[in-house]
Amino acid sequence: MITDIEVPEPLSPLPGTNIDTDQGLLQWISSVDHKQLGIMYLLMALFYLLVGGAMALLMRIQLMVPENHFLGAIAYNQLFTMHGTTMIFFVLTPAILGFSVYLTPLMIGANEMAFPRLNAFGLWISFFGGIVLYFSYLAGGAPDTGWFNYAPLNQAQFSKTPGVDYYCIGLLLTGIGTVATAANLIVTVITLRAEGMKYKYLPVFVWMVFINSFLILAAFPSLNAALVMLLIDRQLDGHFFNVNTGGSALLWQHLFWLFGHPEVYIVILPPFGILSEVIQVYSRKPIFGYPFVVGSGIAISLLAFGVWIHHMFATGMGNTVNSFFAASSMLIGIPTGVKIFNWLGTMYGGSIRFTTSMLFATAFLVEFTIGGLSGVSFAIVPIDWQLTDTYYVVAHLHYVFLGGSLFGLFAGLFYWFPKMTGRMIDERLGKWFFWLFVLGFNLTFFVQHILGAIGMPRRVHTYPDLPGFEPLNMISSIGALLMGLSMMPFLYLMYTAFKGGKRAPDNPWDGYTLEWLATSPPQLKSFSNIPPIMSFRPLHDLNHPEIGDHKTTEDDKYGTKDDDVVSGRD
Ligand code: HEM
Ligand SMILES: [Cu+2]
Repeated sequence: MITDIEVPEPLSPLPGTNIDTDQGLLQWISSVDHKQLGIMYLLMALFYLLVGGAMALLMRIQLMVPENHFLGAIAYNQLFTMHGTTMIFFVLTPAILGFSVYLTPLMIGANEMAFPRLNAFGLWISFFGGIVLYFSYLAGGAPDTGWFNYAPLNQAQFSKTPGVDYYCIGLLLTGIGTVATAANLIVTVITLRAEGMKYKYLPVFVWMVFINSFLILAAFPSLNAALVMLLIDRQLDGHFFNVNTGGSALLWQHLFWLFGHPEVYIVILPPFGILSEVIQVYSRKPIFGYPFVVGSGIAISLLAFGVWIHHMFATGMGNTVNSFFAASSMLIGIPTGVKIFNWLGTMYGGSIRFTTSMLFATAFLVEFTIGGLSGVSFAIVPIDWQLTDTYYVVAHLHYVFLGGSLFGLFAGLFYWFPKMTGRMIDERLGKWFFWLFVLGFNLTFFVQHILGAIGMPRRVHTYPDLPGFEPLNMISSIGALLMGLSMMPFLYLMYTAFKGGKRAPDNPWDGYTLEWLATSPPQLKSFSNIPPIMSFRPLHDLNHPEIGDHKTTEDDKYGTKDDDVVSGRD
């Protein structure tokens, strides 16, 4: 009989973790505790989601009717740049890091990250990066060159305000933080797994975080280097991207997309992991095809680096290059499709509980598939030539980022909310929020496929009164207002949960993984003992010993054999 495994104490007491929480805010600011840092990452993401969402509403009001003068070109250009940059770097990236640093130690049965102080450094440097970026509004004008900030537009002679400089410094700071946290996560998974937790027993979420961290280590340096080069161009008259003095504008695109394409997978792999956990538990079935879920994650991360030129089909690379990258882009659909089938296979025949979290997970499957299909259509070069820089792209990217990543993050938020806060949410309000959000989302972005196909270019602050343009834009803006409205039940839900929500038990969903063993919310030291680990869902094995994954036959595993309980066994 294997008894509980003792979790070793961290070698030396960590600064910050032994301070009483009655020190309030100061305790949070000085904390190196992975749970507090994870929550602060999530709060930062939520704050910027509201800021970026408000910007989106302003843009959609401007685009409601043709020839509108609500914002004007200058303000609009700054808004779409700041909106996109904010959503990618200050909403999705911090949110995935927040879930990663909160959950990874808990799920592998560890009490801390490998480098707690580095963890705090990663959060705070990202936080200051955001402040630097937004400071540009006070310093003469926000960047107005788009989130990918193409050369030569990003050069000093074309972009007169210091906005792009703040973009470079702000993103460099967050970039450094993100790389530091990724390294920290890798070392944590390698060195701090509880005894007995072999790689084949890692929860799927942890696998995705692990893979993702390597992706970050490989992708972000390309951006960081490009940002420094651009700063040199702008501040010191460098010649990296300035064509007039022998630089290459295309070089910027290569460096940017060598980062930028993997980045879109960086913000989707952890939501893939979240989905895998959520769907298993709410379907009351172990994930279907664990090795395929993990393997397809690895395949996606490798392929992610081989496809960046699909963002550059229209730059005149030539047919050979285009064909190669068209083919590699098509390939990446395969492992992604495999995952979708794994989730469907998990749901199939399960006894599904449609909580708010599960609703978001299910909607993810639908919306992300739509986004994936429009993505595959771009991989066909002539179609890309037709649709690039139209609203079709805007529709596609929001189906992936919002219908995919963000929906996955909401699924995770509602799933782990009781663990993180010790409170249950009001599921009825949660469902109101879900339906308003999903309806608004599809109204906003579905029609943009058509707008793009009939020729509306993106990044324009207004458009002429052409047939079809006005009604479709109106529908899109109404959808956006609906999404904005859905934030009311969401914020009210958060507020009431904190104010008087039902106390959450330690394991309200009958979860499978070790975080549900800790109290809700976990103590500063999460565990002193953990159960033996014999599968990738140790808590399920502990709570349902009669049907655990450690049993060897299918009948034993799922409790389908109707033999008598062996009595009198010692
Ligand atoms: C309320 C929901 C949202 C609305 C109404 C909205 C609306 C818009 C609009 C109008 C644009 C400018 C399109 C153009 O002219 O090219 C845009 C761009 C963009 N949005 Fe959103 N958005 C929303 C949420 C999000 C979210 C949640 C994300 C990511 C997490 C996101 C990521 C982006 C990106 C990356 C761009 C491209 C910016 C650029 O062209 O540089 N958006 N969005
Ligand atoms: Cu791409």
